Amino acid sequence: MNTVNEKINNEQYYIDLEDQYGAHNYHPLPVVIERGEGIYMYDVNGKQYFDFLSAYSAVNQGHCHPRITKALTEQAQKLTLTSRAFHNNLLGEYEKYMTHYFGYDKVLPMNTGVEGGETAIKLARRWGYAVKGIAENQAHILFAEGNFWGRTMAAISSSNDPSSFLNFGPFMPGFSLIPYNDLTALETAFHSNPNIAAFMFEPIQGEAGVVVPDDGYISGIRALCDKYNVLMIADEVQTGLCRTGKMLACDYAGVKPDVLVLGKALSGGVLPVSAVLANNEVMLTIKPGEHGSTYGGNPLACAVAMEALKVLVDENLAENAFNMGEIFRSRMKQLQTKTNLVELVRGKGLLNAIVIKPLGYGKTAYNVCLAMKENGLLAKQTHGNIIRFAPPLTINEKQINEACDIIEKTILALA
Ligand code: IF1
Repeated sequence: MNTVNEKINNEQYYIDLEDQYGAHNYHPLPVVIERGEGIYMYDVNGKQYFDFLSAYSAVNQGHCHPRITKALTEQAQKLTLTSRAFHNNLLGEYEKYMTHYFGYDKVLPMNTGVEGGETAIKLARRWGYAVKGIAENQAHILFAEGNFWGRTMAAISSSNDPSSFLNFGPFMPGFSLIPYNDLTALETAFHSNPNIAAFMFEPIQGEAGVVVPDDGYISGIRALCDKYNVLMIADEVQTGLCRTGKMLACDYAGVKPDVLVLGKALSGGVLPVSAVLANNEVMLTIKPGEHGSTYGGNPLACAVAMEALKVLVDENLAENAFNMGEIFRSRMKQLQTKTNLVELVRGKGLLNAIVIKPLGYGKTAYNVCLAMKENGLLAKQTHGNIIRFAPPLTINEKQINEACDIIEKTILALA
């Protein structure tokens, strides 16, 4: 039987390996996960935690969902990758499934979310030249301040977060930013620049701290994009696939973007799968041999993604996310009446965050996360004083209340 010290050393052993041999591009919580099942993760000492991050909404269906894992292991015995030099028996089936599921003419399959964003931008520039008639190399793309869509040079070129772009210059031209949730700024930009090919935005800004725009913002974007002939690109990599209580966050506004970017939970957290959906006028501006990726649309990803999407519908995960989100936010609002530490609660469905009042003595939301970890719940702070809470969408009423008990106990103990 290990002593307590050996157990701590056990965790420390793994943490030290990462420190010694891995790049230091993250600062994880001091916990070493060994197993995931449904809404729970288990550390190397067998301790159970509520997963309230879901790998940033990649594990919406829950860890190691049996149906998705089965699809993975069965296909893995048959065929995992052909490259796009040849056809295979799954890609067309998957493309038909995806385009019918989301209501677009075509899908361009990629791997990571940021590749989805890059693909969307390339499509927008191509459409700008081929359809809108923008002069060559003059296409401009608008983003919102506070956006986050990945770590590539294009992604950081569109960022106003120094931790994303500082000292990685020079940056990609043809991008500019306007304030989020500001239709006047959007129209002013559209009106002043005829070379704008697209506006790429998140329906709710995840990394910025779960920033929910005013009702009417998304439908306002749709109307202005129509008025000024600009492509509306919705980055639903984090908000999509039932996370906010609808299949897509844009569904709350009943709006259909011209280009839809998906990722993360498209595979249920099993392997990187992303996708860009658009109609022919946009999608066919890229010709054979002009874009792609080794793994894009591989048969293993196709098998996994189709099952991951079926699970979302079969298990009514949008409806559950909506209902459990209501419970979560009401519990957090109750907590606000018991302590002034919780300044704000915001979110939709099961994409929520609380803003923590500075704790003093140099303590921040990170310390709250450390304390919640001790009490069996894993969540991660973003931007100092905001904690994002995003459990798998399979969580039930009893479990969400147990988790809220832990959050409440932890925060009241710190107050
Ligand atoms: C990390 C953040 C979240 C995204 C949206 C595209 C992408 C992301 C809206 C790119 C990725 C991930 C990246 C991940 C942490 C996580 C994250 F904290 F970095 F900002 F979710 F908010 N669009 N977000 O949120 O997708 O290329 O990563 O597959 O560790 O960098 P990706």
